[in-house]
Amino acid sequence: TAPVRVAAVDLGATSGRVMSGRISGERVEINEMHRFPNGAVRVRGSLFWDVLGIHREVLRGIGEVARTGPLHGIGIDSWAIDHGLLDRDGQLLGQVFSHRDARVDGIADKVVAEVGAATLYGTTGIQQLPFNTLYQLVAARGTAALEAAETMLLLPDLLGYWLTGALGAERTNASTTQLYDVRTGTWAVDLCRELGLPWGILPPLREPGSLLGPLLPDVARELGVSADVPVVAVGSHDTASAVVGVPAEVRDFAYISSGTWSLVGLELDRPVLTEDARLADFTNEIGVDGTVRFLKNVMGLWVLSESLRSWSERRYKDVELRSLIEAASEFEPLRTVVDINDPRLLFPSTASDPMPERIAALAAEAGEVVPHSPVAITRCIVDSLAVAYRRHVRTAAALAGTSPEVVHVVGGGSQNEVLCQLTADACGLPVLAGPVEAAALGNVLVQGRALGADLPDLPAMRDLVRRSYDVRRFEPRDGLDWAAAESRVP
Ligand code: ADP
Ligand code: LRH
Repeated sequence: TAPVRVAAVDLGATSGRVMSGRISGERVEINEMHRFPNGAVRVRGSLFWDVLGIHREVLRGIGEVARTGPLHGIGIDSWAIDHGLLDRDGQLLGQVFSHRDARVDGIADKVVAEVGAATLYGTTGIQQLPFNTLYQLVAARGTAALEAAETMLLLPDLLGYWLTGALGAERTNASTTQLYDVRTGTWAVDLCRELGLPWGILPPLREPGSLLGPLLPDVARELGVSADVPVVAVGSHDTASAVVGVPAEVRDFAYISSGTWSLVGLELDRPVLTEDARLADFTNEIGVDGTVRFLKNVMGLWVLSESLRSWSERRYKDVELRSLIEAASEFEPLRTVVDINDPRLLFPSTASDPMPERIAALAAEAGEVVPHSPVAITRCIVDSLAVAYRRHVRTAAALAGTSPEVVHVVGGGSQNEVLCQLTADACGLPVLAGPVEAAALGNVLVQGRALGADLPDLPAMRDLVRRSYDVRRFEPRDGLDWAAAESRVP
């Protein structure tokens, strides 16, 4: 088949990138054409995303792909959960809140009291994260924006709407909202009714691999491309795309999609909605080709990146990620472990409530040795992440009745060799690290298939990734008592 060349937009909470992706014969190849920093903006106490700025950077990136070769398709994936509301004229109402905004405080407990934890989990199969879209909408009940809303669009669908004018909700991302019935594969309308939410704002679901449509004429003109270039619905949840890009060779593998968040879990054929899964608070998100991503959200490298931001603001100018990780690798192992999923770590670091101090406070509270220096705190973060990975890989396997042979780590965090080695040690399994840009690769592959590339199924896509990208292997080492370390964390 003829080579396919596409633009893959992959939006992370800390950076957005636009890649050119090319599939030809035996290889898939991506090249970064544009990268821009991303982060929430605080206005009058609320945290919002700069979605117009993101749209501008997305256009700039797609334009760059188009300038450098043929353009056969465009696909967008991003972090999940966050959404915009459109009025009846299709205009964005107000701002797009960040899931780290505090307006959802206490809402999850209220909803659980109203509908019951078992019903909620039995319907949606979703982990209790305070910021789930369901809770954001409940927090917005009675606001002018929600009352005027005709349509709710998740971020990639909103950006896709601005490119094509087509309204819809791509399924992998819709499944993260806790507004989606994982048993029936439809919006959880009864749940919405019970909570007094306007379920009519939820647009029709669309499948990964379907076409949103051609570009709007003004967008095509601005980009200097033909209006026929289709926007393709990829696995628009970045984690769904990242799991497509996992270069797995065996059937029983665990994965960690390691970026701002760490998503730790398994790919399954069907959801696990048992009482044990609910109590372990595992999520069942939908993957590409009807798979289920049975996983746990772990606070991830956010804790380290926010600590770095805090140190650099406090003039530890020499604190640089690579050297810090290097120094941490020499530091006493497992001296301090904390519950890296403590909700207090969710909020951005501020001058009056800096991230490193929060970690020290968690350690003090748990009777652990309190870390003070940047190196000690970094070591505490990587050790605590590895302990969490161990717990969640093992729990996922026990709940799903599988035995993973290997842990694949993809995303920016796969470049953290110290963490990859500790992950292998903690899990007692080999770690295969890379590719870094698995989400962009998954985006390219799903577009490629929609545009005619011969990629019948996920194993075929993963074969192509394996043939095109090297991975680094970390063997588990003995020597540290990870079970004892895990028992120090609640
Ligand atoms: P997101 O998509 O959520 O924005 P990424 O997948 O880009 O996140 O991963 C970002 C994280 O990757 C950073 O917080 C950092 O900890 C880690 N990272 C990025 N580059 C490197 C590197 N060269 N070495 C080690 N870690 C890195
Ligand atoms: C990772 C991610 C994760 C979501 C979170 C909001 O980028 O999409 O899967 O839970 O962001």
